[in-house]
Amino acid sequence: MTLSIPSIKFYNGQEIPVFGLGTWKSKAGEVTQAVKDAIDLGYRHIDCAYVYGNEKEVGDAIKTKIAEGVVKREDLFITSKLWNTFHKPELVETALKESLKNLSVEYVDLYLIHWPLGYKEGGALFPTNEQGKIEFSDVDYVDTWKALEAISRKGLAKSIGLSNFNKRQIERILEIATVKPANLQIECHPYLNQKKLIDFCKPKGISVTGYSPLGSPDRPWAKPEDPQLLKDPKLIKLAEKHNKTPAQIILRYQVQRGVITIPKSVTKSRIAENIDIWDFKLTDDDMKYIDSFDCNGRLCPMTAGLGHPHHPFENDEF
Ligand code: NAP
Ligand code: SBI
Repeated sequence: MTLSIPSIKFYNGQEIPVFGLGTWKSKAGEVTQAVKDAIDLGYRHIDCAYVYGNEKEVGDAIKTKIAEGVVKREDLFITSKLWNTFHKPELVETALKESLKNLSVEYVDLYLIHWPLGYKEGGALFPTNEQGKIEFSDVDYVDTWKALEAISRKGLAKSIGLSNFNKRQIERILEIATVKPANLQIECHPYLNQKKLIDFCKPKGISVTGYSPLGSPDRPWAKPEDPQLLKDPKLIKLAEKHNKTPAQIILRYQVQRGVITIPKSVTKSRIAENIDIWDFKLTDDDMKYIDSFDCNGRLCPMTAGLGHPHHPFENDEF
């Protein structure tokens, strides 16, 4: 039996399942099976990006599950993201079309500007100079947003949004937008609960997706001495109280506070475990207790982009 996942409505009426599958770091040789398993287990929302280098393999799973009649295209919610080397307005449609081709779809449900900072266009996804430093582009993300509005008008993306933008950067977009961002995707887990940025977005009708919900234990720069969210004794105790796993507690925490969550896994048993969060509730005290874990514990600080005039985390509190 497959589960039906709750959805929330964007300001424009489009619905997004509050729970989806992340695909960053999912190896090309594993992600097709992971996405097929996920769809069989009831996942309907897949979070993708050009820079993950695996959209073709994700697309193979989507194509297969549609051909098998397990799902129709309109049952799925597919997100992709514009990489930093494609911020020049004239590059945006081509970049999206490349993702559409790889994903084997005619449109994405949501297209995000992956980061507010642009990188030098035209070559490597991580262009570096002789000193190994990332080479930046001077395109303003406001001009990139105008190009996203154009692709949304063409129907190539049903909704458009932002990722890794701070409050001031979102305000700059809202000042000029003729199509408002429907979603902001940001790092969000108990060690970085993003209360201030979420409280800013809510009244503006911008939904929030939280990435790295499990603390991204497979992030390439993790050090053995780093705190490990899933091994936090406070969380383990709470999990025992509810007869659930630590992962299920923190995923439930997010959906219960209205944050869309996108845990990544390529392991069938974990893909099943992560979606099994609909048969229990955290109490108000549990929620406040998890809120208290916040310690500004950012895991994706984008250090390679430090010094960029549009770096989102360098000069602003949130
Ligand atoms: P995450 O989902 O917090 O953690 C993924 C890791 O947790 C993997 O090592 C996975 O292992 C493991 N895992 C999954 N379920 C588990 C469970 N039940 N018990 C124990 N371990 C479990 O990390 P993430 O990949 O950084 O974030 C999720 C998604 O958010 C990404 O994949 C991506 O789609 C998105 N994201 C977006 C941005 C952005 O800039 N917009 C940045 C980061 C992430 P296995 O896979 O081996 O099972
Ligand atoms: C990559 F493909 C390579 C590096 C990297 O670091 C920051 C986090 C990120 C990203 O930008 N989006 C992700 O999902 N992970 C990433 C991705």
